[in-house]
Amino acid sequence: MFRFTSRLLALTLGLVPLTITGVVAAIRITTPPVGPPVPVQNSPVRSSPVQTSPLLPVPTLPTDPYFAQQWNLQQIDIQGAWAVKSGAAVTVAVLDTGYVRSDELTSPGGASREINGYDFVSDASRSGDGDGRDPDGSGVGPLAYHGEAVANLIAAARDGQGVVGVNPQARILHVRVAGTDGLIAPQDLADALRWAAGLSVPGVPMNRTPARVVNLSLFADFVPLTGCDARVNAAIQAVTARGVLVVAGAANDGADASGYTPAGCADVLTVTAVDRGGQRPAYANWGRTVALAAPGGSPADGLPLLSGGELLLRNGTSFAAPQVAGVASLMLGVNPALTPAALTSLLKLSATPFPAGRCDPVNAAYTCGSGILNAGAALRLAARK
Ligand SMILES: [Ca+2]
Ligand SMILES: [Ca+2]
Repeated sequence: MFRFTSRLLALTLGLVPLTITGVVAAIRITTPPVGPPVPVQNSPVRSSPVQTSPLLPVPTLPTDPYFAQQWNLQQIDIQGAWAVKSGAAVTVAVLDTGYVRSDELTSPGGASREINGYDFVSDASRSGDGDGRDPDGSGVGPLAYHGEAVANLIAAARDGQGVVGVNPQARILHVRVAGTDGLIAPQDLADALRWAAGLSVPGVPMNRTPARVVNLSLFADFVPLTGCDARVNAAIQAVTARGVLVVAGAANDGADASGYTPAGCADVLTVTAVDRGGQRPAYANWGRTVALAAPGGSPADGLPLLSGGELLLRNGTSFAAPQVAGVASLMLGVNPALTPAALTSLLKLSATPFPAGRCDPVNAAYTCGSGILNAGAALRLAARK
């Protein structure tokens, strides 16, 4: 478990460790052998022959081969969302392990929807690229899959190949904040937050493609727990005041998220995970600072993710948060005037209630916010607003 080893190492180096929030234990499933392209079906399959609404068209189902395995998209009613808005060219910043070129985001000969933003890892001993901050935000080392998987969850193309993202037309701004050890220095995170939103950071050129939504699939598990880091908190306040929504995973310790950065920070839309049945897996953090839940999978039943052209089954709040970020970007496509507070309010209001009224079947004190992300209902509210 790299997190524990790394945490001790990071503490001796004087860093407050922030770690990426994917659960390390992973199931890798076999990828189908690469062969000639599969011919696209001439007549796309209809989701239902019955007209579900007289006002909205019945959206066709994607032909991307892994779509049928993406159970999380059904759980959040992505078809209902796509009936309102099938995609929106809204920029979502992924502050994570950095840029990895994804076929889902950059088609051969087509325009790329991902931006190699900036490398904010200031410690050359942990950066893996031989220096500190620099303009190449490429991911380095075996953990680089993390940022790529998050980007694909948000924005993978609806192109008859691989998987489909929540917003298949979103633009991804990759900002590297994690070292090769998966740890993040709070000052690097604070500066990256400001930069992603288009605010100035000393020594770094201005970001010419500012984001409307920032995804943080990372957390600091302090020992002892000390809540929200002051530097990160100040950056979140500045970014929110500029109209940028910050979405964060609640972390994977099965603990109260209020003791964590950024999950315990004010103005963050904190997302915990539920399994396919809508229940809290043991790893998922909980409590009053959690706004809502989204599918995050369980160790026995992971979430399908695409990285390096391979389908992976993983679980963790890392993978719950990007679905909320993706839905928020679709909402901004429908209504660009929505503020971070309005987005948060609509996402909570539209959430699906937990089965039997609570996410934790054993302990009612382990709360998971307003409910489970409902993309369809959220988009319908955003369109009416
Ligand atoms: Ca560097
Ligand atoms: Ca695809």
